[in-house]
Amino acid sequence: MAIERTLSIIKPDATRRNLTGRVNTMLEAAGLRIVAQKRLQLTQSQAEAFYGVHRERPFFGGLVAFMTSGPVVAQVLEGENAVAKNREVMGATDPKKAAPGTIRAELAEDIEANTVHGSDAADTAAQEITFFFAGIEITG
Ligand code: FUP
Repeated sequence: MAIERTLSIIKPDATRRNLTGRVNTMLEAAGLRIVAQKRLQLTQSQAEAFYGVHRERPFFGGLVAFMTSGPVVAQVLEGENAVAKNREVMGATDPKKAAPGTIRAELAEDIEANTVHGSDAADTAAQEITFFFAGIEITG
């Protein structure tokens, strides 16, 4: 299996509840290495650009409002099969449907305030990492 990188975001519901360390512990326990990390406040236009693929969806406005409601922690995770592994440890989008033990099952508030984002494929991971990080910020 190849060593991959993926983009993770700890969302405002989690930073508000002081859960950054708890999420990181779950990511690391799953074998993912945090090779870059920064806390920042997204602007409206940055959140709209990041979630541009969802622009036509009914939840887009609420999602952008939520993602700009407080700080986020953007991270690059590295490991074997990191994209799929992160999706596994995150759990399903709706925490009510997420498998027990996953981050969303344990920590998420609802389908919108669902604690973490993770890239869904290798090509989107590369794009999303570039959205948040310059190469020099990722240490390996
Ligand atoms: P995921 O990849 O699991 O984060 O899910 P999606 O890419 O389908 O959705 C991105 C984000 O949009 C979710 F994390 C939360 C939000 N969303 C809603 O608020 N309502 C929905 O019905 C679906 C998604």
